[in-house]
Amino acid sequence: MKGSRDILLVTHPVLNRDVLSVTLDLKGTMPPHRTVQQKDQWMNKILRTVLVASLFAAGMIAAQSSAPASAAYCVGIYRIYYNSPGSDTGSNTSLNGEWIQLHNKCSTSRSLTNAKIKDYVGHTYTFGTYALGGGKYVKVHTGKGTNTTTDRYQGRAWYVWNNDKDTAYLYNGSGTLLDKCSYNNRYASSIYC
Ligand SMILES: [Ca+2]
Repeated sequence: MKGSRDILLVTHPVLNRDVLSVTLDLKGTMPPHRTVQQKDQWMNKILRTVLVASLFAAGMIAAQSSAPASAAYCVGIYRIYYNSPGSDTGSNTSLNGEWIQLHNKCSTSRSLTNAKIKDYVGHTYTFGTYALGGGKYVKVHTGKGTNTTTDRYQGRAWYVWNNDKDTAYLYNGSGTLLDKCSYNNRYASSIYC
């Protein structure tokens, strides 16, 4: 076991002379051990510390942060315009004044084919074949219309986003929750998520 670790240390691409010298320094500070097991445990601890430190240095282990899980995904919910301008007459124009906007925060395109947008009670919109370009936005309107790169249409005959409070969920085509956005403000018309 010890031998294989030594080979790993010498041949691992992210380890460099600094790390090896740290290892040697740490070996030099090894306290006296009463048993072989204690010595082995101590060395294991040192080797783990050095390996983890070197992987961090090489960027191979991302630092944990308190950011929400959604930050891990490129495409997220950017804004919901949940109270269409003017009276809610149910006209197609009014329905399309209600929308949810997604943003691809990454620089390269992301597939949204079969991706789903759901509200709190489960009303579901499913994308067809679609990809959102790097840095781009797309609005998904509630009413009927002809899909373009920047505007998609749920084709509904009535509103889907409540005027007071609701939660939007975005799932990718594999069913992974990419983002969610809740609001609870009947005095506003939209929310930036
Ligand atoms: Ca309205």
